[in-house]
Amino acid sequence: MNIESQTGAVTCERRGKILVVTIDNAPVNALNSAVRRGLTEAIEKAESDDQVEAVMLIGAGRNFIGGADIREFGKPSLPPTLPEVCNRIEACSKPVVAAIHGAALGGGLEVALAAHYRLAVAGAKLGLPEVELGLLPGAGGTQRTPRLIGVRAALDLMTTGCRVDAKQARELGLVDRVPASEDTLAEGLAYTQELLALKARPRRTCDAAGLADKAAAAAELEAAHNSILGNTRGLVSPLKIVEAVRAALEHSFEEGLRIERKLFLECMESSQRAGLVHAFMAERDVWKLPETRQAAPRRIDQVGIVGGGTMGAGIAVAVLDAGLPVVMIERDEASLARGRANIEKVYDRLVERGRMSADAKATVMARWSGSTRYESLAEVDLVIEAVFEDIAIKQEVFAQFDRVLKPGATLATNTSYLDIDALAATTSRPQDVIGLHFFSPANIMKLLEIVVPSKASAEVVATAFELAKKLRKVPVRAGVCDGFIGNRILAVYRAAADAMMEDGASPWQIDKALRDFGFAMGPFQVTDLAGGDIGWATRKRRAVTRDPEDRYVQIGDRLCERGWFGQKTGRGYYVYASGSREGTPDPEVEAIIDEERRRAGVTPRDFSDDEIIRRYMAAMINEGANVVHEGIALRPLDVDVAFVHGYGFPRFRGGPMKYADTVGLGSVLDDIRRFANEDPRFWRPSPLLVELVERGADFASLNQHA
Ligand code: 3H9
Repeated sequence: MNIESQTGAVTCERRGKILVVTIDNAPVNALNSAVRRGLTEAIEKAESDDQVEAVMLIGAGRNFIGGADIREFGKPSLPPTLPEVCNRIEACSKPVVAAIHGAALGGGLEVALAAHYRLAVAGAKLGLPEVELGLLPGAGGTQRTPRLIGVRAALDLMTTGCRVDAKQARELGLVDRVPASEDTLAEGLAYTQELLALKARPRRTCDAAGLADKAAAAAELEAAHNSILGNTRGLVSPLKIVEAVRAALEHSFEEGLRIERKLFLECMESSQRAGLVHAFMAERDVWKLPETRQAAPRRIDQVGIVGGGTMGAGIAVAVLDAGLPVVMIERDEASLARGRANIEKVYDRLVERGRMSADAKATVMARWSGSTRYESLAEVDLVIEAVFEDIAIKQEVFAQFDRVLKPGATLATNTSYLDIDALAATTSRPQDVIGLHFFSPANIMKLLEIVVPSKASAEVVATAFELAKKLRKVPVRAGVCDGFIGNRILAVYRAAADAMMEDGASPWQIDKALRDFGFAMGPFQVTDLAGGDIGWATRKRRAVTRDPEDRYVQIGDRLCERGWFGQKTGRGYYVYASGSREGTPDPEVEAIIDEERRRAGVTPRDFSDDEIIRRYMAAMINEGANVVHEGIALRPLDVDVAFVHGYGFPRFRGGPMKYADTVGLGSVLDDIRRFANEDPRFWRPSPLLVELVERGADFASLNQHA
C-alpha cells in the first residue's frame, strides 16, 4: 500500500508493520535536497503512524545511495543538512533497517550507519571515499564509524577511500547480515520482520562500544597518524580525518559531530576539493562525445596486435587482462617468442609476488596465440599495430591489414606522433582507421589517447571508446597533430624547463619545486626514467622543421652524446648507484650545464620555486589553450584528464586547465606577457587565452558544453 509519496525522490510504502522507504534519485540515488527532505519526512511519518513498527531504507535501481550530491558542492545548501537527516534517522523511536545493494558510499554509508540495523547483499560496495574528493565523511561518519568498527579499521576506510564488499563489511562489523539471496527487498523485509518478532529496539551507533578502550583507541590513532603523515601526497583531508576521529575519542558524540562539521566545511571550501571534484566529473565527461552519441560500437570479441616489443606486449597484457583473446603478429618465430616472453614476464612477476596463481596465468596465456602470417588476423574485430615509429613501416603494416582484415574490422595504430590521416589515406578503408595511443607501461598506465583522423566513422570512434571501457582505461579524444594532446603540450613545457635550467636553475631545484607542487616526479627525473634517448630522437626529428630563430637548449643533447640516457645507463641528469632508482645530483652534469651557459652567452640567475612553477604552468596552460583552440582537444577538461592520468599531474589540482581557472586566467596571461619580454618567440599568448580573458570567462565555461 502506498501511503505517501513525498518528494518523488523518496517514496514510502507500508508493507504490514514495516514502512519501506525507497530512495529513488537516478542515476545513483545521490542525497540531494529532495532526498534529504524526503528521508526526514519518511521518518516523521513512521513516528506518527501507529501502524508502522519499523522502517526499512532501500535504494531503487542499481545502488543503495552513491553519496552526497556532488553537483550541489560549492552551491548554497538547502535544509535539512545531511548530518541532520542522519541524526533524525538515528533518533527514530522505531527500529530502522538499511537494506543495502550496489553502492553505499560516502553519505550513503553514513545514512546506513545512522540506521539501527544493516543488511548488505552480495555485490554491495561499501565505503567512505570522501577523501578522494578532498573531503571527510561529514554526516557523522567520522564519529559513528570508529564507534562501530574501531579506530584502526575506521581510519583505514576513511583515509584510503577503499571500498569493501558485503562479506568484508560483515567481517568488519559494518553490517549485521549478508543474506544468501540478492533479493534486497525480500531479504530486507524478512530481516526486519525477524527483528520485530524479537522485539528488537533501536540500536544506535552513537552508543556502540568501539571506543570503550580509550587507551587502545588512542594508541591506534597515534600509529595511524604517523603513517598518514608521511603518506598524504600533499592532500589536506587525510589529516583532518585523523583530527575528526581524535574528536570522537576525546569528546562527547555531539561535540564530535560539531568538530566534524567544522572540519568538513573547511575541506569543502578548499581548492583541493574543487580540483578533485573536477577530476571526478571530468573523468565521466570524457566519454561524452558527438561520436559516442551518434553511433553504437562494433563488437570486439578478438583483438590482433602487431609487434611484441615493450609497447605491443604491454598492450597485449591489457587486452588479455580484459578477458579478450589476442592474436599477436611478429615478423619471425624468434621475434614472436620474444613477444610472448615479454608478456609472460609481466605475469611471472605477479606469480612471484603471490598476486596471481600459476593456474590463473595459464588461463590468461591460453587466450594468447601468435603467428608470423598476417592471414591469422582474418577473424579479429580490431587490430592494433605497435611496430617501429616509422611511417613507411607502418604503411606497409596497414597495407597488410587492408588485405587480410574482414570488412568492418577496426584498424588502429599506437603511434605517438605520426600523421594518422596520412596512414589512413593509404588504405581502402580510411573510415575504419583510428589512433590508440597507449602510454608505457601500457598494462598499467590509465590514459588512452583516442586519436581521431578526419575520415574515421563515428562507429569506429565509439568502438575505440568501447575498447577503453573493456580495458578499464581512461580515454581522451584527440585530434591529429604532432604529439596529439599530451606529448604536444609536453614538448612546450619541457622546453620551458630546459630554458630555466640554462638560465640558472638546477635540474634538481626544478624537479623539487614541481614535486612540492604535487607532481609525482619532476621533468628531469621523468626523462631519466623514460630514457633520454627518446626525447633526443624526437628533437632530432624536429630539427629539420625547427626555426633557427627559436631558442634551443642543447644540454640534453650533450648528455645523450655521452650515452647518458638516465636510469638504464646509470646516469642522465642524475647519477644512479648500481641498481638504484634514486638519482643524486651530479657535479659533472653541473659542469656541462655551466659550459652550455657560456656557449649560449647566458649569465645564470636565481629562480625562486614560485617562478619555476609559474613558468612551467604558464607554458603548459598556454599550449593547452592552443590545443583546445585548434580542436585537437574537444574541451579543456580533456586536457585535464590527459594530464592527470598520463603525465603525473597532481589530481588535487584538477588538471592544468582547472588550475589555470583557480589562479585566474588574467594572471596566467600577465605572466606570459611578462616572460615574452625575454623570449617573444616562445611566449606567444594563445588566442583562446586572450579571448577568454577579454570576455572575463574561464576554461570551465567551455566545459559546460560537454
Ligand atoms: C559525501 O558523501 C559527503 C558526505 O560525507 C557528507 C555530506 C555532508 N553525486 O560513476 P558512474 C553521477 S561525498 C552526484 O559513471 P557507476 C556521475 O557523475 C560523495 N552525481 O556510474 C555520472 O553522471 P553522468 C561520496 C553522482 O555505476 C552518473 O552518476 N561518494 C554521484 O560506474 C553515473 O556515475 C562518492 O564519492 C554523486 N555522489 O558508479 C561516490 N556519484 O551520467 C562517487 C555518481 O551525468 N560515485 N554520480 O556522467 C561513485 O563512486 C560511482 O559513481 C558509483 C556508480 C559507484 C556510485
